[in-house]
Amino acid sequence: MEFRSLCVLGLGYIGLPTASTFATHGLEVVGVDVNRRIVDVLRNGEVHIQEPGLRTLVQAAFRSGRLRVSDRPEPADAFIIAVPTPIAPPAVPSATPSAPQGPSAGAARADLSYVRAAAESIVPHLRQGNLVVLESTSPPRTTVDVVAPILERSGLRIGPDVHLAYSPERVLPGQILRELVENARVIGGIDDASAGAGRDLYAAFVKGEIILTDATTAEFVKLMENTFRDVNIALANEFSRLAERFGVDVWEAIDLANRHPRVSVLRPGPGVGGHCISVDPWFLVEAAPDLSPLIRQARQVNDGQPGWLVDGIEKALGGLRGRTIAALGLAYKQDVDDLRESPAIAVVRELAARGARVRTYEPNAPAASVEGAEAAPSLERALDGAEAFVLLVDHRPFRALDPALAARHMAGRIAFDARGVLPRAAWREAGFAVHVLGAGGGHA
Ligand code: SAJ
Repeated sequence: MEFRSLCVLGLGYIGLPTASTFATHGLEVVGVDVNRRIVDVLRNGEVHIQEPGLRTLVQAAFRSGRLRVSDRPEPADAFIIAVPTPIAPPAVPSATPSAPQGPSAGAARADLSYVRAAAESIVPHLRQGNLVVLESTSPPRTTVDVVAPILERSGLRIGPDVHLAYSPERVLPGQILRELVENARVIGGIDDASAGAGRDLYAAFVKGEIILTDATTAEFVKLMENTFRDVNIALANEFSRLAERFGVDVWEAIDLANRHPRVSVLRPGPGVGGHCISVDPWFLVEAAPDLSPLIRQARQVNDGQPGWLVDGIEKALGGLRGRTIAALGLAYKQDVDDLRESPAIAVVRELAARGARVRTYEPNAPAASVEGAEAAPSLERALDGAEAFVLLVDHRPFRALDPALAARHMAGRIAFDARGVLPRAAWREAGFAVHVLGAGGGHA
């Protein structure tokens, strides 16, 4: 099949790069977002997302004359739905008010309202021979049980008249533009013709292998990938707790264990954030709670990690009330500006809830603030007068932080490293007491 025009619904981390890449590869693309502000920002030549290379790509797409943005869909040969699938707020609030408000605080359910609304919005524009692709991460059977019945309201038959497929996005924030093109892409059709139509669409720019399957398998594959990572990070986090109990340095132990040819332990940290790994496993737990105790437990271990880290800080400082702490980093991981589900924010909230005076600094989003804490405009201002700092995100400027500079600004000499990245000898030489998560993180 040949596709000349494309309508992409949702101009977020996935939809915007996807729409722009299709436009720079020759398709006439209209990118749609229901958020008027995003449409306006893009029309003014700005980009609302920080991602390496994205601004250049979007500008090239606009310059090509083949990308337009709008707040409503239009007829096209193909439609891609790339809207968020958040988890609905917990049905039961957490019992202790100061506990991190992670998804494990209550029952987590997939919120498919954006997917439904996007599917409904294209119904009036559907024509015979169209292809619709869902890219949003979704619980198993969403394409077949939720999207197909909505599209049928057009009066067209899904399958014979309109092709429908699911294709998961697997790009890593920070490397989206490269991975979008180079990663292998799974395309699951509701029938073979739909999968084939999906391949013909993505072949416009995908250089990685394109593998065809059915829609529900494709949905399941995506959830498996992120669940695999979540469970493995939970294991690393549990190792970090055990290591402290036994007086072992978990970082050294992981390094040694990973010399085994079939072992690859991931990195412990303050928890798991981002909009994918901390969310997607719940889609499986929700769909089959009786069959997923391990996945649920891993989620709970990871959601408990901010609290565990704060327990260590509290113990090492001999209390938190009134103590001044600089929190370095708010993003969910290194070198991004994305704050969604960030464990660093959970740590800051918990420190503040236990009475600490917290000053935060996020170099990639300097205006970002957390309720109960003060947002500092620079690293130096965050450190000024602090008794201790806690490195929550291994952003480049923090990894390169000069102990002498920190010493000049701080009132105390206590460093907590929740990512295992600080050169400990240099910091100790500068007179700092260094507590590293999983290696004397304060629990001893
Ligand atoms: N993290 C650790 N320890 C590790 C690795 C990660 O604590 O060893 C933490 C990070 O700090 C972060 C979280 O886990 O808070 C997730 O970060 P990540 O880099 O593992 O993954 P994401 O969420 O940025 O992107 C993931 C990727 N999935 C997999 O690697 C299986 C990406 O390929 C997906 O496209 C993306 O989710 C998505 O959109 O689903």
